[in-house]
Amino acid sequence: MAVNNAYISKLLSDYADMLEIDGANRYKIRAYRNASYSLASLPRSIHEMVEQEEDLTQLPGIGKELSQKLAEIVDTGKLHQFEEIKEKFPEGLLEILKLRGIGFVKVRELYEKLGIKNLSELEEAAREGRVSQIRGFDVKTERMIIEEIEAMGLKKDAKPRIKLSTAEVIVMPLIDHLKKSKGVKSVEIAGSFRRGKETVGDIDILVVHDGVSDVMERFTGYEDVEQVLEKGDTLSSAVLRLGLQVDVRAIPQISAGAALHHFTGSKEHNVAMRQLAIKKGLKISEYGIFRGNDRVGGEKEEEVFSLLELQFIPPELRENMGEIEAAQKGKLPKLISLEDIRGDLHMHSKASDGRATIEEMALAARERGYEYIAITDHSRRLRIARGLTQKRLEEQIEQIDSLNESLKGIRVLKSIEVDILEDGTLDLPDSVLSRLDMVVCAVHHKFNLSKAEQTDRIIRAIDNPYFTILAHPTGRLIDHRAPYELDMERLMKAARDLGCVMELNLQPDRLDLNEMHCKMAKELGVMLAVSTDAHGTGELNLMRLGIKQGRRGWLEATDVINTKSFDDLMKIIKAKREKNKFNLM
Ligand code: DGT
Ligand code: CA
Ligand code: CA
Repeated sequence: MAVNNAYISKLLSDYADMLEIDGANRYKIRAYRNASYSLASLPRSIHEMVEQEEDLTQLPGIGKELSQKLAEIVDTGKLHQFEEIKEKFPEGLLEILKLRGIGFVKVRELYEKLGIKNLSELEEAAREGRVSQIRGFDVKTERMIIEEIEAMGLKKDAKPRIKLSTAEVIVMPLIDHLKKSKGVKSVEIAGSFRRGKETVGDIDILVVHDGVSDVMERFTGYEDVEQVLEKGDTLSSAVLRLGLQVDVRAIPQISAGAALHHFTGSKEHNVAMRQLAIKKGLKISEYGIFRGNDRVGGEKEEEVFSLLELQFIPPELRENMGEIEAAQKGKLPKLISLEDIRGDLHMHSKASDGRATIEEMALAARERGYEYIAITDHSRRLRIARGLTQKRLEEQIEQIDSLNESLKGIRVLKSIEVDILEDGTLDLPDSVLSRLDMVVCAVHHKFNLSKAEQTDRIIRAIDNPYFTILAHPTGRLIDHRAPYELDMERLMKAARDLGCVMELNLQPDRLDLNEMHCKMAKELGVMLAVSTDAHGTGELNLMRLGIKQGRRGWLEATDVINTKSFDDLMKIIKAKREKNKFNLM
């Protein structure tokens, strides 16, 4: 069976977790993580590249050693080092890692001291009070473990949810495959995928064909299908890699628009739309729009909205979160789109943990039509990422100054992703921060402070006049790490009052802020920056899919600073510095 990119990416990231439990060399761990990240968003199939004996080392984050490992995975479906390490540490430890507050060290302690190999053994030990007996664990942690496992148990029967970007990598080749079926007129993805939700439960595909087609055979016979759940002329279901379920429905042309609307959902949106239809003497369903027994529409999706006297509601807003009311009044937001973006304000270069030089990043950004970028390497505290010391940052400042003299058509802003220390000060002195065009600030440690402490810490940092953007404000990693405790409303009000910008970070694992927080920021009048946090030129492309998260948060171009011209952007940054100037030592 073909091994796809998502599978390889997951395997590498699981292996990196295992290495981390084993306390392996941190650079080695990072190499696997980077490779895992870059494969997750790679447009080409690794499987195909290996089969065609292409040079994998040209891919971002893939060196010679890793390219051999990738070939092994493609050939055997496995990585022998991963198999070996599983003899030392059971695979069940990986599920324990998903618990909040349980990191690699603790997982190892639990295994070594109590022999705990998986979640259910951990639950048993916690209930028996054995966990709090070992050093580094207390009764509070023990109780938290039980609560979390209980919460997971409630979700256990649900299908696994898969990240939007991973689902895209799995599903787009299938769409191409289905489009080649006989008699097919259109193939579209509906459901949560079309709404751009950060994770999807399953994929809903709608096919219109002209009566006779082999589309269902092509679907169930597709190389990535692991299990066929159902096969029929109008509906087939199958499970693909990583447990991603796909439903394919054949739809008659005459109801294509109504079906697209219905299966795009959300369910809550559909229910509200149906109620509104009834008030207007209409009935809408996946089959069409009817007045009594008369069909009045259904071939085009726009008809669903126009017949209900609504503005067209973009799929990202269809959550029954006020979009129908807004559409009735003609007051839907004009959602931000990729074309609005004029620059990217968070990215790394080779100076810290990026894979490209500053010039390569700048040229790739210019290629995308951007007017500016900010180079935001890590600061010194983050040693694992080769964080910049004051001296190295000063060298980079000069390097960027001279680069800007020779570069045409793009501006490189001097910046840094500086750590917010535990006491709310920043990891580099004001004397050097003041020489930068802007400063991105982030929490990378001390995640476990109380809500009040964490909020105070960040607000204290924002008070620094040079603080421009708060990066990935909640610190969550989808599937991996819960957000740290934070009073978001208090933080956002402070950010607004102090002129601080909040980031929507588009790394597929982060998508931080989430959609609710984006909406909240907009409502409170906080400015946002939508940034890829790219670690290589290819990742600048995360903007394409990631922008949907902003759209789901009702963001318009006017809410987002990297839609502004260079001059207007600089005004916003300077205004923040002026506003907080009295705080200068
Ligand atoms: P997911 O797959 O969990 O990420 O979320 P969705 O939104 O893709 O949900 P899914 O796949 O169960 O169903 C696709 C769409 O079909 C859903 O968004 C709306 C529609 N739908 C499903 N069940 C119902 C229902 O009971 N009532 C109504 N009105 N619509 C439904
Ligand atoms: Ca779905
Ligand atoms: Ca479905």
